[in-house]
Amino acid sequence: MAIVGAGPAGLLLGHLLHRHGVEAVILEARTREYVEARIRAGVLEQGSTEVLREAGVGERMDREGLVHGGIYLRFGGASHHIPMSELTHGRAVTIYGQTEVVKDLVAARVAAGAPLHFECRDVSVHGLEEDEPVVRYMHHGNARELRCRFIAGCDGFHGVCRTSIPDGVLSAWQREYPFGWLGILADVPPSTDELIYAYHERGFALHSMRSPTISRLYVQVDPDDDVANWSDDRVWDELHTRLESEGWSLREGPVLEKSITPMRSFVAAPMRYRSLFLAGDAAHIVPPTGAKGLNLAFADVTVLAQALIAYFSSGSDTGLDEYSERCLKRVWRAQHFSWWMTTMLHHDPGDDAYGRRLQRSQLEYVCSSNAAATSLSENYVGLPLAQAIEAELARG
Ligand code: RFL
Ligand code: PHB
Repeated sequence: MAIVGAGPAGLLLGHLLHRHGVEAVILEARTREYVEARIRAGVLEQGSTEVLREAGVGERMDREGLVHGGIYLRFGGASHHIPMSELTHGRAVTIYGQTEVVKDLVAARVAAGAPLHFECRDVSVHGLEEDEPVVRYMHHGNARELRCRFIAGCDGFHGVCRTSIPDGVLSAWQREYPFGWLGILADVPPSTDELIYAYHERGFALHSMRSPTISRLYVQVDPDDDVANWSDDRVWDELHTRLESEGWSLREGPVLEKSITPMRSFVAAPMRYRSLFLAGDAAHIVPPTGAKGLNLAFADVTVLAQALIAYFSSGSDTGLDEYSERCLKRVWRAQHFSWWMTTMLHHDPGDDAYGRRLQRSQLEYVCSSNAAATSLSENYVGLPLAQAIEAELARG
C-alpha cells in the first residue's frame, strides 16, 4: 500500500494495517514538527476513542483526555446544559487535541520501524486504472517511485489524489458559508467544565479546551478577515460579549496561537476510483461546528483497513467494493448534522429578522424537548463505530 498524507487518516490507516501485517509506506509533504504542531480538532467521539484504544494507541489519551458527558448551549444571556450521556445510554466524547493524536500515531509508527517519510515533494499518482499503480515523488533531492497494489489518498482537501481522478468520475456537492472562525489557544485554565456553544447577535462563539490549563476559544468572523485586525484585546472583548451569561465570567490568559479558518461543506463521491481510495478530508469537509471532521476521517480508515486486511488475507474484494457506499452513509449524516449546528448557531449576515427568530425557536426547542436534545446528543457523540460496521456487515 501507498498512503499519501500523514494526517490522522493516513497515520491511523497505516497503524491498523501494520497491526495486521499489511505493508504500507506513508508519504507526507510536510515535516514531522509541522504535522505534530498543526492545531485543529479537539473532540473525539466515543467510537474514535474505542478505535484508538483497541489499536493500542489510546494509553496517553486515556490518561490525559477529558471525558465530557454534555455541552452547554448559551443564548439570550442564559446557559442551557445538554446532558448528552444521559440521553445516549452513557456515551460521551473525549477532549484530546488532534496534535496529541497525531503525536501518538507518529510515535507508534516510528517505534514499529514502519516506513513514514516526511518532506516528500511533488507527489503524483499514476496508473490508477492498473493493478499496480505508482506514486512518484522527490525525497531529499532524489526522485523516487513506489509501486504498490493500492493507493490511499489521505492527503486532505488540498491534496493531489482526488484531483488525479479523471474528469467525469466524481460527483461533488458543496456549500460555502459567509463566515469563518477565528481560533485562539490561550494559556489559561478553561472557565467551564464542558464546551460552551454560544449564539449571539454579534455572531457565534465557542469555549473549548485542550487540558485543565489550556483553553481553546473561537469567534465567528468574516471569512475574508485578517488576523492582523484582531488584537488579543479585541478577541477577548468579543468572547466576553458573546459568551456572557449571568453569574459567569471568562478568565483571560496569554494567547499562544491565533488563526482564521474558512468554513465549507463538501462531499466527493464515489470515494474510490479503481486502485485509489480516498479517505478523510480528501473526500469530504464539514464546518467544525459539529466537531465531526477528524471523527469521519477515523471512521473512513477503520472501514478501509478492515476491507484491505480482508483483501490481503483472503483475496475477498467485497469490503473494498462496498467501501464508498458504507462510508458515505455516515458522511452524509455528519454533513447534515454539521450544517444543522452551523446554521442554528451562526449569525448569517444575509439572513433577515425572520430567519433569526427561527434560529431562536430551534435553540429553545433543543433545550426544552428531550426528543430534540437526544437527536443533537446522539449525533454529537457519534454512532458506535465498531457496532455500526458490524451491523452493516451482518446486513451483507
Ligand atoms: P489532514 O489532517 O488535512 O491531513 C492530510 C495530510 O496530507 C498532507 N498532504 C500531502 N502529503 C503528501 N503529498 C501531498 N501532495 C499532500 N497534500 C497534503 C498534509 O500535509 C497533511 O498532513 O486530513 P485528514 O487526515 O483527513 O484529517 C482530517 C482532520 O484533520 C480534519 O477533518 C479535522 O481537523 C476537522 N476539525 C475537527 N474535526 C473533529 O472531528 N472535531 C473537531 O473538534 C474539529 N475541530 C477541525 C476543527 C478543523 C479545523 N480547521 C482548522 C479546519 C477545528 C478547526 C479550526
Ligand atoms: C476544538 O476544541 O478545537 C473544537 C471543539 C468543538 C468544535 C470544534 C472545535 O465543534
